[in-house]
Amino acid sequence: MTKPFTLFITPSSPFARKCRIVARERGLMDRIEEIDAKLRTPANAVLAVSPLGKAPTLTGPDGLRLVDSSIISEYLDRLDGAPELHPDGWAARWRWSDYWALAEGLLESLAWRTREFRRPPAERSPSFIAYEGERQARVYDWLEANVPATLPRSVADIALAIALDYAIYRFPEEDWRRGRPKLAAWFAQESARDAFQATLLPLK
Ligand SMILES: N[C@@H](CCC(=O)N[C@@H](CS)C(=O)NCC(=O)O)C(=O)O
Repeated sequence: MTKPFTLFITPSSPFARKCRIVARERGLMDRIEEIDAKLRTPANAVLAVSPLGKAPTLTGPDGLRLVDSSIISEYLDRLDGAPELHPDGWAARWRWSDYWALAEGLLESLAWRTREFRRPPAERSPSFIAYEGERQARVYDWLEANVPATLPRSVADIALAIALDYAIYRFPEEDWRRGRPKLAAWFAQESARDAFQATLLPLK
């Protein structure tokens, strides 16, 4: 039977992983087909539906086409009614959203730094790589001092756990867990969840 939604992903995309975890946690996988989009190749399947050609991209009934992981995550969370991972309520919303934005900023920084290493060695910018590395270290330190245990669980926790896992995946020699026991303990708990384990990044 054809599923009504298609989620274009790559198995190693942390942005796509956010949507994949939300979809699993909300029990939507019987309605979503995940397709490995083969990004950055002429066969990139996303190009047929979006000029950005990025993953994740979601298509669905009535011409639905969404091209950003945060928008797709919220769409999926609200698909069947009240959201569970985007808790409503004025005060709570801004507290977890701020923390969510921090997680997204970390993820972006990790993605930019990773892309720099895809360039031929002579075209890489050591100062750019160092600048992003310093930003990442500052965020880890801030999180160690402000572990998010007091907030209601939300998409912010998912985004942060994905970013921290992606950091270990791309920069294992810099393991952020060293000297940050509170953040490491929080990560161990969040990353043990079923949907996180069902979307582990592929072996390199
Ligand atoms: N802000 C976007 C970022 C998406 C993004 O950059 N995805 C990467 C994969 S991790 C991508 O599509 N790269 C392919 C390209 O840049 O051509 C989101 O949250 O969805």
